Amino acid sequence: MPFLLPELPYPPQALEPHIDTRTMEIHHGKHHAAYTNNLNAAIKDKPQENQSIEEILKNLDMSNMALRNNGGGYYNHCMFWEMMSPHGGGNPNGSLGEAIVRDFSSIDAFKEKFSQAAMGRFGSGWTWLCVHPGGKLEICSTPNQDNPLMPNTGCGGMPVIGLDVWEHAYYLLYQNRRADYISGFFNVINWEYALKRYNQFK
Ligand code: MN3
Repeated sequence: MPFLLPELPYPPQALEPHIDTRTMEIHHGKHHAAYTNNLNAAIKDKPQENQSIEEILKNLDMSNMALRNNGGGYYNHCMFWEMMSPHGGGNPNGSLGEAIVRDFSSIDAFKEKFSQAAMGRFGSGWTWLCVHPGGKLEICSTPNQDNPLMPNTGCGGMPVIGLDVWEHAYYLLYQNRRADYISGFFNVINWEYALKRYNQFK
């Protein structure tokens, strides 16, 4: 079965004014669709054709650039749409909120450190909050469409939060103001989905 472009979990205008409609339409309907199509082309008649996306990424040959870029792009964006919600924002609850305070001293300190990592990613890439087995949290960043599932990226564990800092994610609304985009993301962040992932992978 080929991988399918998932539908957005909300209408493209639902995240206004923090993420604009046109960006959502292009980001999902063009960029994510292209990663999905190119991933399917890259695995056609290959052993990966019968593997889950997680298996493909965890066992990836990092020199296979078509699979690396498009497999990463497919997985990262599937998670990214869920990572935002028109009912998002605020602060994390439950075990994730407790773990963030434990590992970063406060929610505000976490947001500050995560934002710094997102600002510090030169060019295109992603910033992650990852959970390691046992529950320890880590903030890290990867270039392009790499992600923590892939071998030897400098990021480990499983993603709890992922923020796309490619210019295609924010340029129409924010132009070069990445810091404002990051603030906007925190206004729509879906902490319930992050909590679900934390509990799943801790
Ligand atoms: Mn993107």
